[in-house]
Amino acid sequence: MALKLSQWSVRMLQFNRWSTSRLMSTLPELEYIKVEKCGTDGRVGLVTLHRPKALNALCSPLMDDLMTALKLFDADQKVGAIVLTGSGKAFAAGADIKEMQPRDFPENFRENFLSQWTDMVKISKPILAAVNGFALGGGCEVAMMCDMIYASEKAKFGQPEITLGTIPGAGGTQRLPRAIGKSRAMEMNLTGDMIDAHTAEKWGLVARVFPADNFLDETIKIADKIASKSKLTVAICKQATNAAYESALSEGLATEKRLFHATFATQDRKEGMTAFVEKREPVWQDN
Ligand code: DAK
Repeated sequence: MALKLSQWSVRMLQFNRWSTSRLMSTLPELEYIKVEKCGTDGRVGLVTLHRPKALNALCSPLMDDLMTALKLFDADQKVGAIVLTGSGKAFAAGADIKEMQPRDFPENFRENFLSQWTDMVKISKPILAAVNGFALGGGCEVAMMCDMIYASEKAKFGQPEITLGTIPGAGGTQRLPRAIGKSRAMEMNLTGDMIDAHTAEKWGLVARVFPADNFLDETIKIADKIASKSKLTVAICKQATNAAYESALSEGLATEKRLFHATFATQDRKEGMTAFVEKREPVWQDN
C-alpha cells in the first residue's frame, strides 16, 4: 500500500510539473491572446483569450489574434491538441457590443462583417474549450465551435442577443439546438437567460464540469491524452465525427466508412494493430 501511495505521489508531482510549467520560448506576442505550450513535452497548445477588462469581449482584432494562434498550433507538428480558455472572470462575454453598436446593414453586408469567425472550424487538430465564468453570445458560440467543452463549476452559458434586439449569428440558432435539443435552445435564445455549468452538463452542452481551482489542468490532462495518439488518426477521427453534424445519417456513415478504409493507407494504423498483436505500446509516426 505504501509503495502504491508513493508511486501515486510521484505521478502527481510529474503531472503538476508538466501541467503548470508552460513553455513560452518561440511563441509570438499577440495583443489579446496568450499562447503557451504545456502537457508532456509541450504537446498541448494553450490559447488564452486575454482582454479581461472587457470580459474578453471578442472584438475583431482579438478574433484575428485568435485565428493566428490557432493556425500556428495547427501547423506545429509537435502539438497534438489545443486548449482554449479565458482569463479573469469570463471565457468571453460575446462579440464586442461597442464595436457593433454604430454599424449598419450595408456596411456589414459589404464587408462581410465578422466573417473571420468561421475559420475556427477549419482547424484540423482537436480544440478543447476550458470554460471559466461567462460564455455568452459569441463566447458560447466560440465554445461550441470547439470539439469538446469542459467547464469550471463557475461557468455560465447563454445567448443574450435577444436582449440587444438581435439574434445569435455564429451558431447559437444552429449548433445549440443540435447540442441540447430544440426546446432548451429555443428557451435560451428567446429569453436570453443563462444556464449554470451543471445544467449545461445535464443538457449535454459540456462534456464535464470540474472544480474551479483545477478545471484548466483537468482539461489539459485530457488534451495531453489526445495528443499522445497519432496526430493523423486523431485528425481523421475529428473529421469523421464532425460529419455527424453536417450530413444525413446515411451520408455520415458513408463518410465514416471511407475514412475508416483510408486509415489502412497509414503507417500508424499498421503500427497500432501490430503493437497490439506484439503486446507493446505503439510508436506513432503521424503518418
Ligand atoms: N462587448 C463589449 N464590452 C463588454 C461586453 C461585450 N459583449 N461584455 C462586457 N463588456 C464590458 C462592459 O462594458 C464593462 O466595460 P466598462 O464599462 O468597465 O468599460 C466590462 O466589460 C465589465 O462588464 P460589466 O461591468 O457589465 O460586468 P458585470 O459583471 O456587471 O456583468 C455580464 C457581466 C457578462 C453579465 C455583462 O457584462 C453583460 O451582460 N455583457 C454583455 C453580454 C452579451 O450581451 N453578449 C452578447 C453580445 S452579441 C457573428 C459572430 C458573433 C456574433 C454575431 C455574429 N457572425 C460570425 C456573423 C455575436 C454576437 C454577440 O455576442
